[in-house]
Parts: sequence; C-alpha cells; structure tokens
Amino acid sequence: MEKFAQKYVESFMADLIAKNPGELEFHQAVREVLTSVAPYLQAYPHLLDNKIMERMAEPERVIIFRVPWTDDSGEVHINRGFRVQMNSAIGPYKGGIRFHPSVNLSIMKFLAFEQTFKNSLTTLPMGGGKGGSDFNPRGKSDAEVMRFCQSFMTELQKYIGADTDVPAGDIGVGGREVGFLFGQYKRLRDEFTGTLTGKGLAWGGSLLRPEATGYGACYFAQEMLATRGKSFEGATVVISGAGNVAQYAAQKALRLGAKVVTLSDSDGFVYDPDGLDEEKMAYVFHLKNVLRGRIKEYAVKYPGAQYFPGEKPWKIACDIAMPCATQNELDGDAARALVAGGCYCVTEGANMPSTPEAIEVFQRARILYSPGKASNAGGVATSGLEMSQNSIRQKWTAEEVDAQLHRIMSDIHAACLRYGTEEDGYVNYVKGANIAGFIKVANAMMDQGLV
Ligand code: NDP
Ligand code: 2IT
Repeated sequence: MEKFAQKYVESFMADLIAKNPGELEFHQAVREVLTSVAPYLQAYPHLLDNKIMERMAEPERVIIFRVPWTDDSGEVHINRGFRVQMNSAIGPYKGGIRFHPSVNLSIMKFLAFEQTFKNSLTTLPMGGGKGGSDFNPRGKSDAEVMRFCQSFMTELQKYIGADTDVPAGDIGVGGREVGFLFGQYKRLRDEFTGTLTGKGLAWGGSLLRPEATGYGACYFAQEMLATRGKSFEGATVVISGAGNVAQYAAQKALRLGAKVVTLSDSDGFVYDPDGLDEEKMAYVFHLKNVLRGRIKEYAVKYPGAQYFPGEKPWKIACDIAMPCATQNELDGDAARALVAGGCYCVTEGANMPSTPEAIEVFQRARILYSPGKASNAGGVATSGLEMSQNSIRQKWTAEEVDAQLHRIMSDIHAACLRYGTEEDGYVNYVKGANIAGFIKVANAMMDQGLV
C-alpha cells in the first residue's frame, strides 16, 4: 500500500480503537474496508475533508435495552437487546436480528457496518443496520421463544418501521422468530406493514427469501468460476454451518452438479464422501428446521458419513469452500489447508467468516475469494424485493424473484470486477466490493450535507 494510505489507515485505526476499546470484530471490519478505500480516498480529497469515513464508522444511533422474560417454569431471565442503526444515507436501516449467546456491541457494530456496504452493493435503496440479543434459543420451547420475542419487540417497536428500519433474520432468527416478532409489532403498532422481512408466505413474505442467501452465494460463485472457465459441475464442495444459509447453499450447489461433502455446527462437522443428494437434503431440512436437531445425527442416519466432534471441515480436500456459519470460523491454518488440498474458490455465505490472515493466504495463492458482503448479499437483496412487494401490495412469482436475484448477484460481481481488478488481472473481490459499496454511500452523504 502507498505511504499515504498506510499512514491514513494506521492513524484512523488508532483513533477508532481508542474510542471503541475492546470491540475487536468492529475494528477488524473497519480496518478491512479502510484498507481498500484509503488509496481511493486519496484521489478524492473532498471525501477526506468531509470525514466521510469517520462518519461511516460512527453509528447514527445505537439502542441497547433490557429484555426480561419468564421460562416455562416461571423463572425470570434478563437478556440484553441491541439495534445498531448504522447508516441511512441511501435508504431505511436494513439488516437482520441475531439471537446468540455471543452477541455483544462489537458484533452488532461489525455486522451493521458490513451491512451498509453490502446493501449498497445490492443496487437497492437500503441503509445499514443490525440487531439482536445474547438470548440463546437452543433448547428453548416454542412458548419460551415466543415470550422472549414479544418482550424484545415491545421495546424495539419504538425505533423501527417500514420507512425507518426494517429488521429480518440472522443466526438464531428464522421464520418462527420473525413470526413472533411480527405478531407483537402488529399488535402494538396496530399496522400491517412490511416492517420485517423474512415473513411467512401467507402474510407478506416473498417467495425465495428463505433460499436467497444460499442460492445467491452459489450464483455469485458461478460468476467467479466462469472467469476461469470453471463451474460447479463435478466440483467437490465443502460447506460449514447447517442453518439457513448452509442448507440452501448446499441444495443449490448439488442442483448445479456439485458434490457437497460436509455440513457443520458449533459441535463438529459431518463428512459424507458420497455427497449429499435430494433425499439426504430433505432429511437435513427436517432435522434442522422441524426437529431442531444437531448435525451429528446425519452420521447416525447415513453410516457412510463420518462425524468429527469439535472440528471444522476445512481439512477436507475440495474444489470450492463455502463458509456459512459465523465470523472468524476460518483462520490462517485452515486457509493453508484448503489451498494445499487444491481448493480454488472460496465463497463466503456467512459474514466475515475468514480471518484477515486467511484472506491474505487466499489472495497470495491467487485463488478466487469473495467476501460475504458481496457473495451473501442475495439474502438482504431479496428482503429488498419483499419490501417492494409489500409496498405495492403484490406478490411476484418465484421465477420473477429468482430472475431479479440472478441479476443482482451478477451486477455485484460486475462491480467487483470494475473496482477490484489488479494490474496482473487478478480480481481482488475484497477491494472491489468495498470500493463499489463505499462510493454510493459516500456520494449520498455528500449530497445530503453534514449529517
Ligand atoms: P442459522 O442460525 O440458521 O445457522 C447458523 C449455523 O452456524 C448453525 O449451524 C450454527 O450452529 C452455526 N454457528 C453459529 N454460531 C456459531 C459459532 N459461534 N461457531 C460455530 N458454528 C456456529 O443462521 P444463518 O444460516 O442465517 O446465518 C449463518 C451466517 O450467514 C451468519 O454469519 C449470518 O450473519 C450470515 N448471513 C445470514 C443471512 C440470512 O439471510 N439468514 C444473510 C446473509 C448472511 P449451532 O446450531 O451449533 O449454533
Ligand atoms: O447479514 C445479512 O445480510 C442478513 N442477515 C439478512 C438481512 C436482511 O435484512 O435480510
């Protein structure tokens, strides 16, 4: 990196760390964007003078609130709720809600920061936000989850709305939770609007929203692979996670002719050398979404598969890797193992799953690597399409939504090529996505004055 850019990044980061101590994930996300954008900023001094980047790294608003609820035995529990309204320059705040015991302010801010650039890349008018709670839905009854969601929404409803802030799902928040959240919102506000996305199909949801993140990641990977004359056909694919994103990434990859050999959860991973097929996929959907079981049960049902407790799937040799579980789940050693195993394409379905060291390993090896903000944008993009359908009170067919999702993923890929192609022809998708996402938001902020 040039001297100016390097100095700018270091002094910016020193200030950011001093102001936001201990927020490691937030620091990591900001440093990555800053490193891409700093050389670009040098050519546009008005963006520097107007401290656009400093403004982008300061949330417009952060709401932190108490969420009291009772379990089935009557015991009282207190969780912490968050909503980070990061940037509304190009549209209402938009981003998911995460329920996971690891949720804290740093994780909420990193996700809201990433969301701002991701949403800009979708080409749709959506600002960036994220929310959640340290509530752990694992092992809770439906009634407990409902009481928690109702308590959470009782406070959150004061700050959101169809034209203000539109939450959706993320880790630990799927169709069931969105239903409970929407029901309580409607009850308290007395309005039936598109204030949440990921709604049920009978009550304002969009066809293909559940599938969109995983499918979109595969469409993005198809575009990347095509630049090297490759495709999913016959490729071996390693996937982490067994939740919403992993399930539909696996389904689409196998339908595109790939052999998907792993799925995982926080307890371990399963390796099926024969690969998933439609019947095994149907079992996984039932196991995870109806029974709410653990992925190790796959190896009991299909004895040809092996379960590796406490391990991650990156040591399995593959052509394509799709991390679809959580942040920093793929480190430098895992990246070296993937490259050594012949992997030539890493497409992120999760948000920030690869550590900075892992990204460096992929880029040094000159393999195809896409950051989540580009390749997992299909989820929020389809949320944007759900908002459009709600606004015009119509429902598009699956074919119409899929066509738009395809177009959006292909446009994001084109934007990455435009801003990320290096002198030797290698496409740095991190740089491409960060600069393309940044420009639109930065220009909108300039147009709107000092806000
Ligand atoms: P789900 O809750 O449906 O699934 C999450 C999966 O990841 C589970 O298998 C879970 O295992 C695993 N996981 C979660 N936390 C950890 C952890 N700390 N360590 C190891 N494994 C973990 O969530 P989604 O599939 O919706 O989300 C997965 C990722 O994709 C997240 O990074 C999310 O931010 C991102 N994303 C989601 C979108 C969406 O539309 N849902 C859109 C764009 C990005 P376990 O059951 O053991 O917790
Ligand atoms: O990280 C993400 O993009 C999501 N969890 C989806 C957000 C949304 O508003 O659909």
